[in-house]
Amino acid sequence: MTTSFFGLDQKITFEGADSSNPFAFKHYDPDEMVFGKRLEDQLRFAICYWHSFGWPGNDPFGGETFERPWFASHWDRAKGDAMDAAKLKADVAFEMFSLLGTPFFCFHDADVRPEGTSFAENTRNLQEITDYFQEKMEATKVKLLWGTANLFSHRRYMSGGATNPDPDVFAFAAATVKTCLDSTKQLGGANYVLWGGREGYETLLNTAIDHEMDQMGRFLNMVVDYKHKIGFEGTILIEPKPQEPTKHQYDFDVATVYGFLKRYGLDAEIKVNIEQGHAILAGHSFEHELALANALGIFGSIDMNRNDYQSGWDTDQFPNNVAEVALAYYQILGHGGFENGGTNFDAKLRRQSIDPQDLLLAHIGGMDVCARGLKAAAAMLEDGSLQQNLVDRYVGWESDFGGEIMDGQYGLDSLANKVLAENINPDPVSGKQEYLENIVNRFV
Ligand code: 3MF
Ligand code: MG
Repeated sequence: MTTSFFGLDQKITFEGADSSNPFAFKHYDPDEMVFGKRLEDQLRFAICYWHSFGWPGNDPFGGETFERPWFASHWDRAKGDAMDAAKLKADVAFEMFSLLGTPFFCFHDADVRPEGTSFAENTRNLQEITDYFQEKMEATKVKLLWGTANLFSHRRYMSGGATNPDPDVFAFAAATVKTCLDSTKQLGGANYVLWGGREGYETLLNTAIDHEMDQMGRFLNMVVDYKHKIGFEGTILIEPKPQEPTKHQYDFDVATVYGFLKRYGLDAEIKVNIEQGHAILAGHSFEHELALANALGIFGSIDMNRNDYQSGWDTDQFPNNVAEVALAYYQILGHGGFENGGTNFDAKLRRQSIDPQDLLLAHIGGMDVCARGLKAAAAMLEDGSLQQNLVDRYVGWESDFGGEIMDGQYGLDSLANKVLAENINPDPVSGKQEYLENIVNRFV
């Protein structure tokens, strides 16, 4: 069904920085060539289903503020059952994807289908919506960046999915991931994400960490085996987060996930989906997590949503800081840009932003901020001064002596002998941080 939920009869287009039209892009021109590609193909924007169409605006102190006709509290039963409500939600979602011209979307099973009373009913409901999506995707050319299973909202998962003390919950979670992988494959998804929302613990008094880690290792090996069995060609991604909802989560940050993948023989199979806000919660910068993932060969995709720096929890806000975003895209573009990954807005409105058009304005702003950031990153790379400084700083390692050290031709004792014999006594060299920060400032 074609809906007119947003009351806009024209697609949002690029009008340039001088435009004052709130429903136009000021910086995001999908066709602009930036660093060798169309901007749309560099950024690969995705809209998340859950925050945009599933979240009712509740917080710990109050309930629903958004009044969406597909919410159970507003659904007109004369118009049909829960599946009809889910289809209306899908119609509105695709109306928004088309208005904004975002090439991708992302979803959890629980965002898109009515919750059943059994695994069989969940699976039937998911299949019906998957078929419905398929028709809409063919009609609109919108693609799936990733699918995922929600293994954290239902009460059965309160003590974890893969890391639950009860093997029946593990089995239910595994069966659910199977159906979500099937659905993602049917829809041609570029990736499949696993965020371990409840894969962690509240207290060690009731938790066997060693067993839970082995369970998670087994679970992920099953995911990878099944991916190959059905010929799913997308990338499997883990999304690190240090805490919230559990006090301590196993996928704490990129370094922790890498150690886990190594231990369970999965480092060639699984990459990471890095979220800006999660990086900050882990005590890192976003660009640290991106640089590390690239260095370890496991960079996959990003969730481009920030937190509030004062509140200290995961507020999932749209990006609004061009300088920060530029440094993130500098790491991504500098390592070749996205392959299967993209820029997903895992972001939600503030709960007072109750008008449907607020959803459009939020995404327009986020897309413009990312476009400016990515263009600044491209300009920094094209200028080349930052990379040149890096080359110069490590040039000593290009010498014969540097090469011999790295090749393992010295031990501590032979190196000590050389330092003694040649009276090696290095002069410290400036790290030039302020000089480099001033270069960045030319571009943002
Ligand atoms: C939580 C998140 C998640 C993940 C998503 C992927 C609900 O902080 O970021 O959003 O992105 O669940 O499975
Ligand atoms: Mg996320």
